[in-house]
Order: sequence, then C-alpha cells, then structure tokens
Amino acid sequence: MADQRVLITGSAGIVGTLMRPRLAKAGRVLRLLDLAEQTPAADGEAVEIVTGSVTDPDAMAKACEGVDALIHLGGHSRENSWEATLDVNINGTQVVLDAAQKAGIQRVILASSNHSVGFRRVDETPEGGHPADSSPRPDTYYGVSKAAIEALGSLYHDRFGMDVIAIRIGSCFESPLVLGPRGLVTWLSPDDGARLFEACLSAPSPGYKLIWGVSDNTRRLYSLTEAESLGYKSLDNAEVYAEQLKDKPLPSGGEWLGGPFCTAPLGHFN
Ligand code: 15L
Repeated sequence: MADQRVLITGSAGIVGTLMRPRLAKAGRVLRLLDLAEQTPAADGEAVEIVTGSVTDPDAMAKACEGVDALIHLGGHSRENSWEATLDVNINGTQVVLDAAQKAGIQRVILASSNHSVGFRRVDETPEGGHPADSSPRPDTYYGVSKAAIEALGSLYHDRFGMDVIAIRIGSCFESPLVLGPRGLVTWLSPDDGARLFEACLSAPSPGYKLIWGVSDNTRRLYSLTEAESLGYKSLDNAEVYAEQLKDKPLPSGGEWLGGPFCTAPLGHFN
C-alpha cells in the first residue's frame, strides 16, 4: 500500500515543530511547508521539506499534489495588523482550502484558537466546559481570523463534501510553565496534541466538526465531548505544574476565556 502523505503548513512554527516527531509513523510521509527555514530530514526521517507561502496559489497547488490529508497550521499565531491578518490568515486559508479541494484532498484539519471565542465569560462556563460548537466572540483581529477560518472550513465541507475539522486550540507549548497560571486552564500538551491530530486524521467521515484542543486539565473551561467523539483521549493534565506556578501573577483579562488577548491593543503585534 502507498504511504499516507500528510501535508502540514506552518510546520516550522511552535505547534508544527512539536508535531513533526510526534506525527511521524511507519507508512506515513510528512510534507512540511513553511516560509521559514526548516531542519532538513534526518537519516530515515520520512519528511519532504517545502519552502512556500500559504498565500501563494501555485506553491499550494504543487504542495497538495499526491497528498491524502492536510493539517493547516500556517499563519500568524498572535495579534498583528489587520492587513497582515487578513492576508495571511484569512486569504491564506482560502488559498489552502482551494488548493486542497482541487487536489482532491478529502481530509483537512484547521488550527483555530480559543481566541475565536475569547470574549466568552469564565463565570458563564457550563457544566463540562464551554461547548466547542459555539458562535464566535473573538477577542482580537487574530480571533476574527480564526472565526473566519472555521467558517471557511464549514463552507468547503458543505460545498465539496470534504471532511474538515477545526480545532480551537487552547495553548500548545512544551509545558504550561511558559504561559503562567492561565496555562493550567488552557494547556494542550504536545503528546495530547499529537493524539488529537491522530484522532482527527483517522475518525471515519467526521463531516465538518468544530472541537476544542485541550488536555484534560483539572481547571479546564472547554468541553472535551466533541473531540472525544472523534476518538481523542487526553492523558495529560496541567495541574502537575500547579505548584511551580502558584506564586506567578495572574494575567489581565482573567474574566474571559481569551485572557490577556482581551485587553491587548487591537492590531499590534504582541
Ligand atoms: C493562541 O492562539 C496562540 O497561537 C498561542 O501563541 C497562545 O498565545 C494561545 O493562543 C493562548 O491563548 O495561550
């Protein structure tokens, strides 16, 4: 049987770098696309390095050739100017989805973010956590772009029958220590991140799904029900870092899911 080829855009970013070794497996080739320089393939590592932009239709068409599934992480991962956010995150995602559809890629996984619903209130958290499939309440231009990415995914599913899963990622970092106390709520451990992407890659006919990407943290405010329905099982909990974070200051914006993004100036890189 031919190898499964998975294209990852934005593979040189934080999440992409964490996923590269974790999503490697026998029978799979990872095609890694980024504008930034990437570590060349190690001996025996089944990766194809591609340099290109998600906003370049020709580069994306070529990158999508022979691909079975696509994980779209590319784009600005924080607040930026409206123009840059519009171009790279919103226009870029349309270019990616269009190239995927034309290449016949049936399964696409989109990196959305907690910031698409950053202005939902912490004190209005329902039992079990905020549901994944809730309408946008973005906290930044970045959050608006993530809501648009979700909408584009929904459109490409309904128009073309592609399976599209948009993940509202909490905070995917090596450990929550870099995030401060908010990380005890929002952390998606890298190993859980890989478990989640594997579930998204293998769930039979998911259609369009909006899910949360978070570990089973004691303090989590997001529902895991939707991700678990695809086969995800979190094995990590940020609480093991609580002692190390107990004296760290709480960030601003603690009354909202988006935390400090809710109080940062709009349109300024932070
Ligand atoms: C995000 O969406 C960002 O991409 C990431 O860098 C973190 O800031 C994360 O949200 C967060 O809320 O911690």
